[in-house]
Amino acid sequence: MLVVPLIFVKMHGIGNDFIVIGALDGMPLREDELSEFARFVCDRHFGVGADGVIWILPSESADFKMRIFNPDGSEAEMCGNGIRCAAKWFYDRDYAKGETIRVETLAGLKTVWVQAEEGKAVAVTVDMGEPIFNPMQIPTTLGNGREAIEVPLTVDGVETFTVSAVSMGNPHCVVFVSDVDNFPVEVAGPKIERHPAFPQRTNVEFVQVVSESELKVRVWERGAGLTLACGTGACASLVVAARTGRTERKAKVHLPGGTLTIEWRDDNRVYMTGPAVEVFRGELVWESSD
Ligand code: ZDR
Repeated sequence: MLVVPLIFVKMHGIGNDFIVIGALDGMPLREDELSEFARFVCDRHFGVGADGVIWILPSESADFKMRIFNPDGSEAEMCGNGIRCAAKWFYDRDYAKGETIRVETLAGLKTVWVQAEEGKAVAVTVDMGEPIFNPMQIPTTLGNGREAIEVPLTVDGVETFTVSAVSMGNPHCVVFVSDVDNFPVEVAGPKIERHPAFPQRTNVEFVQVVSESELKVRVWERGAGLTLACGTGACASLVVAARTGRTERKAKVHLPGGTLTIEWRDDNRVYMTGPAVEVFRGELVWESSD
């Protein structure tokens, strides 16, 4: 039995909370135990408790590499709130050469810009890249080979939703509703997450249009369930709202944990701005079976 002490930092981006572990000298755990580790530490009763684990790792092509694991042990390609936390971790510890940081993710290289006060990052803007509508790349079987924008999705053979599928590096399914506060997200969310039309499962956003520049969103996250916020989900919501003429290309997206500003610029890239907060530091011991 190998005992691995791990220093971690608990962080959140508008209430989407993460256990952030700095491992710039290299991953201390074995690849085949990362999933079990995530299930253990994310548990709010038997572990630390979080919506995900973020590893900060060395990178050959960027300033650092981020890996994110969901509470069910699955690995996500990208995480909007998580990358802001990861950038703050890196910046506040003086690893960054300036306010611009390049981050390697499973969804490609991302650039982030830190807004700092007294040497600490308070807000971070992330170039989230171009939204992907190609169904094969999302992946989804919806749309009959064409982009799946406002198409019917029947759940349990009875209930039909009008949905749009888009990838922000990770898969999203956007559903517009008239009253998001009273919508049964916890009932419809898991059914859409695991619908066969989404072979890698999907994050699900329930979106209410408040005005041409404001959305109210609740998210059912793939592998995590109900969370207080989802950065990639906020981007997916704005992109579909703008594309279907419901909003402008820049909007405030209100989530239960707070608000993000999302802008889909003319260069076809989506820029997300929001806060990142460090809450506490701790140390845990992981017993690695060998
Ligand atoms: C939604 C998310 N928290 C974010 O802020 O973008 C990312 C977490 C990963 C997500 N649950 C997935 O794609 O599996």
